[in-house]
Amino acid sequence: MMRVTTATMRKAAAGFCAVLCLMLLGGAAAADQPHPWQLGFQAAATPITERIHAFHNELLVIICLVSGFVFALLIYVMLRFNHRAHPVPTRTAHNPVIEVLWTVVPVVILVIIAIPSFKLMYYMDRVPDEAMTIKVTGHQWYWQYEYPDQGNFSFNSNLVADKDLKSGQPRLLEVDNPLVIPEKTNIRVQVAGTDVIHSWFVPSFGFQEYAVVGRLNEAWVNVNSVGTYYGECNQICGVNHAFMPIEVKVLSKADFEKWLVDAKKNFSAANEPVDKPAGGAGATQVADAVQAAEPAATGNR
Ligand SMILES: [Cu+2]
Repeated sequence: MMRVTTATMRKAAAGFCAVLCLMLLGGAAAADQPHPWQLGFQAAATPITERIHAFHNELLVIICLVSGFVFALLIYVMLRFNHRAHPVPTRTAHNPVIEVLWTVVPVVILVIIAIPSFKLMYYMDRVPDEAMTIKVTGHQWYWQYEYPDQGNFSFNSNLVADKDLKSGQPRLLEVDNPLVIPEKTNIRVQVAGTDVIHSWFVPSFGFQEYAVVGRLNEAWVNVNSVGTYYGECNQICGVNHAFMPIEVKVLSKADFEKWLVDAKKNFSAANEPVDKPAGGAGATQVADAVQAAEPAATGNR
């Protein structure tokens, strides 16, 4: 009986260690969009995300050490001071050494956590010598992207409805006009809103800023490599909150310049209304998307 118990405990311990390792390595194993049963973060695509993941891993070590210590203390108390092992309780009420320790040690741990935390926060906040600026505006329920210093054009970015998806395009993440930016470039991203509060969130960029009416929030990105990155509005903003995804195409600098020439022609201010969805696609398309997505969403629940 004892042997079976030990074996089971060993298996459980091995399973726990495996899960812990997966959590620690999760950041490195994922891709630029979420996957079913994914554990850990999406892969880091900017220096900010790399630092966020490193900070997360440091915290995980501290959390495990603290939890392990508390767990060991509990086991010790249960074994050493149960009524059979210790039938006559002491009447100890105070112990200055222990009281100072259990106050000072947590404070020291919090300070150890606070230093890298503040460093990271200021690193994320300060835009380093930006080469260009992008303005993101949240609307109910689509995003508008402006390029104020690259020809001052803008366009709207609407969800591609399920029925219009081409093979390989991810459902509820694909948009008609993705944001296009060059790789390895410091880009100031300003975020504002026109109706309710939205939030522009791209996990692999480590970027999340609220889109608030009358307020200009900003942060920055510098994407390490070309590719397509997805995110979503992550502030509950109304009935179509789930249908205003973010798609960012990161191109090489040369390809971005080529795209810019076409984009200036296609999205000139004259033919692109600022506060209405592009080409009349938006409203109907979102309504279609809601209709198309509803049965599937209900099915998932
Ligand atoms: Cu929103």
